[in-house]
Amino acid sequence: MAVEKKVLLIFIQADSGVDGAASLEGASAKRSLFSTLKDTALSNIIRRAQFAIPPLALMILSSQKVPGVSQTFCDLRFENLPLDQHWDMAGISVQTGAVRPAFELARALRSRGIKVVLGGPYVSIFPDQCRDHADVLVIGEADDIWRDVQEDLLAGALKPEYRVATFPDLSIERVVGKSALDIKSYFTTNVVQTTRGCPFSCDFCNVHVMNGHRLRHRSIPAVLREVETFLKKDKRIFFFLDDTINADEEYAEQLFRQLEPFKIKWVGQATTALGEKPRLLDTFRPLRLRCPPDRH
Ligand code: B12
Ligand code: SF4
Repeated sequence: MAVEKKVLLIFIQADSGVDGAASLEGASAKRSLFSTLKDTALSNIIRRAQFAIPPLALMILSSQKVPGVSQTFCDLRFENLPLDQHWDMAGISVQTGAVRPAFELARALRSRGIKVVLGGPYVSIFPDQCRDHADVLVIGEADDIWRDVQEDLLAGALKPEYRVATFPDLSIERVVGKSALDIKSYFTTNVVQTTRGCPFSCDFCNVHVMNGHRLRHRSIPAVLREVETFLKKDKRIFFFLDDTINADEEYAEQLFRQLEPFKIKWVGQATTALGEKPRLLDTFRPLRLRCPPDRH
């Protein structure tokens, strides 16, 4: 019987930014009781003060299951790398703010014979800068292509590059699970994306480059099913990770009216145009819209 391949999916904290520092040391590294206690206390503070939510990208990847491959999550904001175990491949999600530690980590893992796959916003926009730092690059939204990478790992035929030819069609239902998550580690694990892409072109922002100018929608019944399923495991607040929850007002109005029976609390990002849309604001109000300070 073929041996199961083990994949570690890693979310790495940015060098600067809201996530704070975490150790890249392996679980096996010798540390004093004081430093262990200090790190645990620090992690707890980071977790609570910064509302750590799980990376949706890695939830999506770990939900793409291929028989013969197991996927494990490691969130370096408050976990150490489990280097006391065997891993065949590690997938790291790279945002621009986390490039330096991501490349350092990739080097350390590759020196142990672990195949490293880099993906995420930075890799999709600047693949040339990443090539030397990985065995495999995944360029673009990996919702479907991640399955190919796992199958190639099983077959011993990994390619140096997987490029997503067209943006994934979000109207196809892809179930996102939380089985790889340590639910209690997070402020909430209810992270949901209803649309991708942005019709605007703010010059400081890469969303319209990364996800395209055309807004792609998930089907409303699929989002409702996800909310219902997520609530079974975690009753806390929902984070809608869309870049502009009001980008398509008609869709948003229909969706949030149908979400009313769930009586959830939620957070989302909207453009200031929302202020001029009293009907949409009214739709949001019963669900207790909270507006976090952000770039919009
Ligand atoms: C929620 C969110 C956060 C949350 C959670 C972080 C997270 N990544 O989950 C918090 C608040 C912590 C956060 C913090 C920051 N964020 Co933020 N965040 C977002 C937001 C709104 C949604 C992220 C998300 O879940 N997207 C949905 C998923 C499905 O898309 P995705 O992450 O791109 O993943 C897909 C592909 O990229 C790829 N992929 C991703 N990772 C991997 C890994 C592998 C191995 C593979 C194969 C593929 C792959 O496949 C995925 C599925 O299609 C995005 C905007 C956006 N549109 O993405 C900004 C965004 C990612 N954040 C951004 C920034 C700048 C930051 C901060 C640096 C802000 C700061 N100054 O502190 C920090 C950095 C945090 C860090 N650790 O690096 C930028 C990144 C820009 C860049 N060039 O990298 C974005 C794009 C917004 C923007 N345009 O400014 N963020
Ligand atoms: S509206 Fe928001 S997501 Fe869209 S381009 Fe501007 S800053 Fe980026």
